[in-house]
Amino acid sequence: MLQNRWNKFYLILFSIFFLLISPKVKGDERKIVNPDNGNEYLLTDVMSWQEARVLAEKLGGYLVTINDEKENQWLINTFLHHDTDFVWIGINDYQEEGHFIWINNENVPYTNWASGEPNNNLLQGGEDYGVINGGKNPFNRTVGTWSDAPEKARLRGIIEFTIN
Ligand SMILES: [Ca+2]
Ligand SMILES: [Ca+2]
Repeated sequence: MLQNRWNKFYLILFSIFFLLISPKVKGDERKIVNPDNGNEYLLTDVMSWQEARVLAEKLGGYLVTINDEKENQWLINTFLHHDTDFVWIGINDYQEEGHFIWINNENVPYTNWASGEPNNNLLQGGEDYGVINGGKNPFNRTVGTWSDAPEKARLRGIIEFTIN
């Protein structure tokens, strides 16, 4: 009888413990499914593009590859809020200046660069890392267009997980 009570006590204690830690160990709950392609997406905290790339790999995904206008629009609707300036995406030319590729090596003909971008702005020390422009970007780029941004920038990023 006493044994039983202790078992219950520990069961409750462990339940509370796991309830408390579960949101931290499971990033899964923040993933959002894109119904158009079935893939899952996650918005990271603020960090460098390379840090976001490493995090994406660790989680089994990659910094988002934007395959077409429909996916671009879905990302705008889902991740770009009224106070967003820029968010990291997977396009980059850090390995070879001027040669932009997607980080997962997907070969994608679609692009949506903002007018005058990418410009590798040398005043910023060069720019090799892709962003999608939100409504609060200081250059008045059209929301959803892309720009290249410098290594020193610290932004949220979008991670994509291929499902199937
Ligand atoms: Ca994609
Ligand atoms: Ca560049």
